[in-house]
Amino acid sequence: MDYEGHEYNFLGLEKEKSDYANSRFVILPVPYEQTTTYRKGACNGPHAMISASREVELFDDELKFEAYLEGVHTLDELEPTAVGPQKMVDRIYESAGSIIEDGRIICMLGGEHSISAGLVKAYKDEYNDLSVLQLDAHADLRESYQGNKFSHACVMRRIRDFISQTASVGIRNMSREEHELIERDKIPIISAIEMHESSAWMTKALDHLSENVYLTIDCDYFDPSIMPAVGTPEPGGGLWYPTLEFLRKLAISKNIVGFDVVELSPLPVNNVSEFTAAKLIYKLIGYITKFRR
Ligand SMILES: [Mn+2]
Repeated sequence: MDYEGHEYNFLGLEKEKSDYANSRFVILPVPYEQTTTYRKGACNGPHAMISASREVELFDDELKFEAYLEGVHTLDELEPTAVGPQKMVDRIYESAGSIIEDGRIICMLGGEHSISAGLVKAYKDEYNDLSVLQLDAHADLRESYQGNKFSHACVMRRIRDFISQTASVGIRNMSREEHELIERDKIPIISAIEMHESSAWMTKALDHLSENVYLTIDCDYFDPSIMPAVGTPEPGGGLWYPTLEFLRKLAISKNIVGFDVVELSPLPVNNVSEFTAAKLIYKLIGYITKFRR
């Protein structure tokens, strides 16, 4: 319990609806931050999202039901390591395996984006055809950044070391080297400009994915007007309703096996970002529950 009388867990659920044994969804908070480079603070993301989630209405007015009845368990924060992101990726991989074997859908809260590689690797062990959908402003396809192959700026490159099918949506920042790699390897990228021009990108993105999909959402995918609390903001990002429409289509046409929301760096003056992120996660829980085949 806390000062507001809610349990300190995602959505502030009572024990019966947040026990591991009764929960289909598992929240994994990973307050890890070492390689971010602009404004720091992503280590505070998980706590901010969990706190904000307790203000999210449990009845979904679009889906007309209460998705939390499936059970949502919140794990203790995964302790950060000082050794470096590769060690943290290994730690996530090791701790997620048994939860995935239990058939749970993990939602990891970051923390910096480098952590996604660990959870993707754990899901790949369970789903051999796994594909990865990235929502992000940045391509994150650098081979190495500031001497570190496991930097947050390299996460999709590391994921593509062992995942052949990926699609990236909302991209509006890349280096010349990343651009050349995308051209050479024909990496599926939906740019933010393409999203702006028409909604044809939604089907195009889905066509690049296999049946079982891992979804990674960098908060800077969103337009900074609705998600200002990110370390590396870029103008011209995804808006709320088109993004929900796309995620609904994703849940209808694919099997979302796990997901993460990363790179939220809370601001002292404005709590709209953490609430938006918490609501986004609850929308995904709702879509997966409603449409999973
Ligand atoms: Mn990014």
